Amino acid sequence: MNALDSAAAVPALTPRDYKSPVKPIWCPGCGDFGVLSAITIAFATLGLRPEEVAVISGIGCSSRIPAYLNAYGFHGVHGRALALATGLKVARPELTVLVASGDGDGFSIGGNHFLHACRRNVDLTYVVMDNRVYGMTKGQPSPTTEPDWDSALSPGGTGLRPFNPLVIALASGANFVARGFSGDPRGTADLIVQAVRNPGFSFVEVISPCITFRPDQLAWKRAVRPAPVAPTDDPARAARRLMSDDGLNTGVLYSGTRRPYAPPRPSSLRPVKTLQQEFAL
Ligand SMILES: Cc1ncc(C[n+]2csc(CCOP(=O)(O)OP(=O)(O)O)c2C)c(N)n1
Ligand code: SF4
Repeated sequence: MNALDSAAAVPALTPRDYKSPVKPIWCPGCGDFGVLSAITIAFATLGLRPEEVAVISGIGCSSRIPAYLNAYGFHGVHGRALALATGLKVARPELTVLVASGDGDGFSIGGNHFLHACRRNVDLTYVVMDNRVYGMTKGQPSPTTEPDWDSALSPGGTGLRPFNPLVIALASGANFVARGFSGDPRGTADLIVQAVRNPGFSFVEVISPCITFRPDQLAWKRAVRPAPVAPTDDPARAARRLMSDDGLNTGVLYSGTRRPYAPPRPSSLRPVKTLQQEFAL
């Protein structure tokens, strides 16, 4: 039985209830539509009310997602979504905080925050829509772009070894690591449900084609397949598996038991005015 079936008894809201009235401006056929659906299915499955959820993003096509959801949201600055989300979760631990990013946003300018969010293990769910390109800024190679991807902006390919986000998440201390595919919204929703339920920092890479700058990624639909291995709680074993992975195996790879970082809340909060006076120059 998967997480979607086991939660079927909490049907208070439907996925449609988590969609905002804002119409996505993504290119028709963009993989991110599937991720939006997956997130709404996951929230409905978890039985969370919109006011119990905050979705935080950076900048990029993928980072537009908070605007399309009926929940608290913050469209932040490029690469800083995890820093913002960490502060929010520590200050308001009762909220379920989901962070949404792209591979450029999350692994290039936001790479440092990614390492330390894994290490800190605050209870966040980090969904990265990985299309192996900078979509919003017209198709530059990103940290996950294949070295031989030949394009107008990278003639002959970059020749650079791509970043392996799942291995890096494991090595840095993430407590849950999974990969989904945007063409399978229900399967991806199931991963997000498990990620939210797993305490600590959960990382879900969702491979999500950019049909405008990477039409070659349409081939992913026939190439993705469920990982032939069961999840493990041994990070070294999971990392070894990933080192020979072609990036198209989906499912939960690692589910750990590290205790999340959750500092005690102060017994009283001082008014902002008092703080302003203390910090006044
Ligand atoms: C500090 C800063 N640097 C650069 C940019 C320009 N910029 C906006 S979106 C983006 C790339 C986004 O790519 P990715 O995160 O892969 O998301 P996608 O658009 O592919 O979903 C860049 C470089 C910016 N907005 N702010
Ligand atoms: S440019 Fe690519 S990532 Fe951006 S909306 Fe279009 S298809 Fe999606």
